[in-house]
Amino acid sequence: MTMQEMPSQAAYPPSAEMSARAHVDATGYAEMYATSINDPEAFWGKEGLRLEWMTPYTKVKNTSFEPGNIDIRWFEDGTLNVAANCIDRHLETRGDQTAIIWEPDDPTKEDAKHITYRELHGSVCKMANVLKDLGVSKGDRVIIYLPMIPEAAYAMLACARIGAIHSIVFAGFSPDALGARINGCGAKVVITADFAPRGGRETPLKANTDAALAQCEDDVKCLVVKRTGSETAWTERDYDYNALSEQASADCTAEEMNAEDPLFILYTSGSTGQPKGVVHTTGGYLVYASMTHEYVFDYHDGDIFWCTADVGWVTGHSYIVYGPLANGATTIMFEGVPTYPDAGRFWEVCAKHKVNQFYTAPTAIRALMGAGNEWVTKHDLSDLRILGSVGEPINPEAWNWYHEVVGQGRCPIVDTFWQTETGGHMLTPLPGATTLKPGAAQQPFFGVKPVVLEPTSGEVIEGKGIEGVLCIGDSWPGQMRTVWGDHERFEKTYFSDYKGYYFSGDGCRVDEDGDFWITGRVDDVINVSGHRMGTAEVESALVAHAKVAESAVVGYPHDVKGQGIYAYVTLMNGEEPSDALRKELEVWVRTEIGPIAKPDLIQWAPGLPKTRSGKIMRRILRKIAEDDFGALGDTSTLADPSVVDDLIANRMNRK
Ligand code: 6R9
Repeated sequence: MTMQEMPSQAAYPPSAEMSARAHVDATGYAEMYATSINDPEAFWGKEGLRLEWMTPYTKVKNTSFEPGNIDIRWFEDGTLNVAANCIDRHLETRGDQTAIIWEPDDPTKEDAKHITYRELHGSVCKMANVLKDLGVSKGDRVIIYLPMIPEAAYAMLACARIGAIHSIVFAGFSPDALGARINGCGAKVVITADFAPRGGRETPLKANTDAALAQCEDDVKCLVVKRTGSETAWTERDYDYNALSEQASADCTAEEMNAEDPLFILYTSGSTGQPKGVVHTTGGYLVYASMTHEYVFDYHDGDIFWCTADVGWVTGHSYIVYGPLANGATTIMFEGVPTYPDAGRFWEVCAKHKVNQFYTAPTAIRALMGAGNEWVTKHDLSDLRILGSVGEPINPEAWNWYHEVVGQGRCPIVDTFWQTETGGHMLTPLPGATTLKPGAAQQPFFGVKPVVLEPTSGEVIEGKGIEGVLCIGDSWPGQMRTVWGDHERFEKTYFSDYKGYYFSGDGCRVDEDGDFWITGRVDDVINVSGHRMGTAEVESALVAHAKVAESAVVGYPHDVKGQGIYAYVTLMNGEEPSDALRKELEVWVRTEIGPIAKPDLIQWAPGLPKTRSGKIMRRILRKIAEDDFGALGDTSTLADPSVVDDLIANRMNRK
C-alpha cells in the first residue's frame, strides 16, 4: 500500500489550550479564509500593514493569469526596504534581543553565537558598504555561495539593503553548477568562504568558486569570508571580506525599493532543460513570508524558532531569514547535519536553546527515527510547542514518530506544502485550527485558492473524495513573478498546460472531509531528500560523459530519501559495463551537478523502451525501477518490446 492509499482514520484535533493561545482557532480560520478569498483587496490591503513602508501603497492587487499576459503585481505603488523591515524597525523595541543564534557544525570545537538585532544591523551595513565599494548597486546581481554562517544572512540582507538582487547557490553544488548560475544571472560579485565545514568534513568553497569563475567573465569579483582560516589560493579578483568589513562603516542607508523590484533569484529544477531562475520581488514576498511564519508556526513574541534548512533552498530564505526577522523573532542558523557528532544533534540544540518551533524535512526524520529513541529522550524537549515538516510528503510512520517521540504527543505537526515558486506555505494545517491527519497537507493558507483539475481534459473537479492535478486559481502575494530573463518560460512552465491557472506540477487528492493530500510530482521532477532534481539535468550530465550514448533517469521509492535516483545508461558502441565505470559515472555526476544528484542505482541498458516516434516510455522505466513490473501496461506501441525483458531481468532494485 502506498502512503496515498492509507486510510485516513487517525485524526488529532487541536487541544483546547492550543486553540486558545493560537492566533486562530477553527472558526477564526474559516472566517479569515473566506474574507481572503472573497475580498483579496481588503484582506491583503490590511495584511500589507504588517510591514513598514516608505511610501504607502494605494493599489493592492493587480494580477493576471490570462494566456499571453501573465502579469503579477502586488502593492505596486508602494516602496519599502526589506532589510529595514527585518532589522531597523526592530532596533528601538528589541535592539538587544537576539536575532540570530548561530550553531556551529562541531559543538565540541566552537560555541554558539548570539547576534542581537543591533549587532545584525552593524554587520549588515558593513557588508552592504563593502559590496558598494566593489561596485555593486541597485539592480545588480550577487551570487552567494556560503556555508550556513551568519555572514550568509548578512550577505542576503546587505543585498536587500542596497537593492542588489541575491542569488544563493547551495554550497553542495559543483563548480559547473555555480558557474552556470553566475553566468545565468550576470552576477557582478560572488560571495564565498574559504571552506564549508559540514558533518565534520570540509568543502573547499573558494577552490570551487575559482573553478567556476574560470568559466565566467574576468570582471566578476570574488568576496571571500574566512570560515576555517585554512589556506586557499588567492587571485587578482579576490577581496578579503574580514579585512574590508573591519574598515567599513557600520551605517548604510537602506535603498528605497518599489514593491515589485526583485529581491532575489533562486535557481530550481524543472522537468525540462536547465534550472530556471525563480524571481521573487520585495513587497508581496515579505508580507507573505512574514504572515505565514506567524500563523503557521503560531509564532509569538519571544519564541525561539528553528528551521533546519539551508539558506541555499527557498525554505531557508523564507523561514530562517526573511519571515522570522520580519517578525522580530530569534531564529537559529545551523551549520551542521542531523547526525554529527551524533544522532542526538537536533535534540541537543533544541534543548540547549529552548526551541519552541522546530521545522525540518521528512528525510531527516526518517534518518533519525532509525537511530533509536534514546537520542531524543535524553534531551529536555519541554519547550517545543510546534513541529513542522516540509519538502515532500511525510509518511504516517515518520509522522507518528515525530509526534510521539519528539513532540511527546503534545505538539501539533504542520505539514507545509509549498514550492520555491510560491514563496511561502500554500497548503498547511494551522496549530490551533486544524484537526491533524498524518500525511495530509490539509488546508489552503489564507488567500490561496486550490483547484483540482482532471489531468488530461483540464476540467475542474469539484467536491470531496476526488483526485487530480493541483492548480491555484488566483494569485497570492508570495508568488514568483517571472523566470529571470525568460518571461516566456515562466508562462510556458506554469500557465500553459491548464489555461487560467497556476500549475504546481503536483498531484493531489481531496478526502471526504475536504482535506488535501499531496500525491507527488506529476512531471519529470524527482524529490531526493526534499531537494528537487530534474531528471533531464541528471540525464544531460550522464550523456556528457564520453562513454555514455544515452540515458534515462527516473525516481524510485527510497526508505530514507523519499525518492532515489535510478539511471538507465546505454554505453557507446564498444564500451564495456563494469563496476569501475559505474563508480566513474557516479563521480562524474557529482562533479557535474553536485552530491545530491548522484545516482543511487545505475542499470546498464542495452536499449531503452521507445515508441516508434522515438519517445522514451518513462512510465515503463519507472515501473521497473519501482520493482513493480507486473503492471507495465500497454507496451504494444514500443518499437522493440524485447528491450523491456532485458531491463526487467537486470533490474537493480529488488524488494
Ligand atoms: C518548499 C520546497 C517543491 C516540491 C513540491 C512538492 C514537494 C514540498 C511538501 C511537498 C508534499 C509537502 N513538497 N513540501 N510534497 N508535502 N509538505 O520544498 O520547495 O524545493 O521548490 O520543492 O516539493 O512536490 O512541488 P521546492
